[in-house]
Amino acid sequence: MITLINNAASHIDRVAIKSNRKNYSYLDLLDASAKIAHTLLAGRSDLNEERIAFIVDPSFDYVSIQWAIWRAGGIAVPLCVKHPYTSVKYVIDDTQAESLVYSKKYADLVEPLFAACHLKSIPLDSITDKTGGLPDVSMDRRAMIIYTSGTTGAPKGVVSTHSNIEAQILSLVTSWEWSKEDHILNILPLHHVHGIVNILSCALWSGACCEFLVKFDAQDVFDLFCKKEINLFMAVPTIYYKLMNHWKELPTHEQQTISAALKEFRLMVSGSAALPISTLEQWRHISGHTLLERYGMTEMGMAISNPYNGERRPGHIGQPLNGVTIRIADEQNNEVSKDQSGEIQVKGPNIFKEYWQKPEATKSSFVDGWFKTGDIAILHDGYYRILGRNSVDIIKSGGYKISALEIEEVLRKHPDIKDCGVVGIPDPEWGEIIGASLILIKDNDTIENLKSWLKDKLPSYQLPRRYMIQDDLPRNVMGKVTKKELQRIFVASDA
Ligand code: MCA
Ligand code: AMP
Repeated sequence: MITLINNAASHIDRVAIKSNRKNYSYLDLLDASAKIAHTLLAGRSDLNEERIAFIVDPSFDYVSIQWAIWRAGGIAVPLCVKHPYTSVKYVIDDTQAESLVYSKKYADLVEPLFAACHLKSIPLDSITDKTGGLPDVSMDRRAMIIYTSGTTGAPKGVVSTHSNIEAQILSLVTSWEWSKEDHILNILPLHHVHGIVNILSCALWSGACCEFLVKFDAQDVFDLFCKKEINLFMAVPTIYYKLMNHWKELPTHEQQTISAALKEFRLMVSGSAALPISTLEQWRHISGHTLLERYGMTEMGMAISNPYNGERRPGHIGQPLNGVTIRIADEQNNEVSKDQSGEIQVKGPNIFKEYWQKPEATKSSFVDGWFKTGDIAILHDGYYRILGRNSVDIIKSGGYKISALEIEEVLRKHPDIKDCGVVGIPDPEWGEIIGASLILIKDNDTIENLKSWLKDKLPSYQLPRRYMIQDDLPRNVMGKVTKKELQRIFVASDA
């Protein structure tokens, strides 16, 4: 029995989802998901962990499909609505998805998949009103696959079971004191943990209301806040930065109205990337809130958080969440002594089951049962502080995790590019922006051509924003590209 869905019976008349200006109750959600589950089952008694991909905007439909897949015993594979065809196809191929549920808006994007892959087409408007029996799904079943980029190879599918997701929800619901009176705005993409678990699933677990805004727009967000229904907000630092900049441009009376509405919030959380202290301070000035910064990862949900009650220390990620055990380890995987830096390693029921069909990658991401995050931190005076990552090839931009190596691989396919190096360049708005240094075979108009050539090969958030043409990349004595030096060159060229 999936507890998250089972819980809904205690809240049937409450508003679960607000989307496209309509309210949907928990009963609506149970009814709609039962109908979709029936269509997915197509006469069978259990999907038995079939992978069901789906692509719809953040909405009541999204949640109904997600719950339907779970209720029918399948594995939910949420697709990114901003991905170009090649990225969508990669996920379909890698998961060997049996079916794809999609709304009209994405019909043109996904249509070629049905010819290219062995994939059943389930348009959302083909769902009928019929319902039937649903299987009893145990909590140790695989529930969801979310794609994440790493330092080796193509993106990997992170598989979480229902138990993993429940542990991730429970630690947040208790630590941040969620209640059924809460009403949260969800403006984050729903193919990542931040939007799916921290916001959507915690709200539904609690009998609270999750309101969707399909496209981030600072004024739309403030307009919603000023209705004074929403009392909880969670976002990536880039979004707080964008909201702040928008607020600064408004006339004083509008600033005052927004600030007054913000002050009434119960909680505001930042995560997915480091929160600059300057953003924390300016947001405190605007809203009266000290943002609660927390730390997590697709493979484990949230692991470390500043306290809900108690000191929220700027520049720090806080303490281990309920049920999560943390150690800081050196390169030999030995725990370091207090006040020494090392890799964050994590144990707990929240940790994912496996990388989809990648047993070697799964094995190498654990040591003695500890999950190796690749993030470097230090414990100081009772609070953890992130110092960096153990790989320069992982970039965080706008809260998205991006592999420099994947972008380089795409760039190298361009006929005019002999070699290239991609790095993250520190940026106050995006955390990092992507910089690409190119060694060209011929350099007439290449950058402008390249930009349009890249458009259907990478999603917008993975596009390089800075380019540099070099005769050769900086290298060490072994001939290996020194990314730190390349980063330094980009930063210096900006000064
Ligand atoms: C878009 N633009 C960018 C970037 N992305 N410029 C530089 N760097 C970028 N990364 C530019 C576009 O080219 C465009 O420029 C303009 O910004 C608007 O683009 P658009 O795609 O419309 O952007 P947006 O909708 O405003 O998106 C900004 C965003 C988005 C809302 C901050 O990036 C976002 O939703 N980020 C959240 C990702 C997330 O949920 N991560 C959680 C992962 P022009 O106008 O010139 O064309 S889960 C995780 O990390 C763990 C578990 C955790 O701890 O939470
Ligand atoms: P993802 O793989 O998209 O789930 O991103 C997880 C990564 O985001 C972590 O490994 C960290 O590098 C980064 N991250 C998440 N929260 C924070 C934070 N509060 N401060 C710094 N980095 C963070």
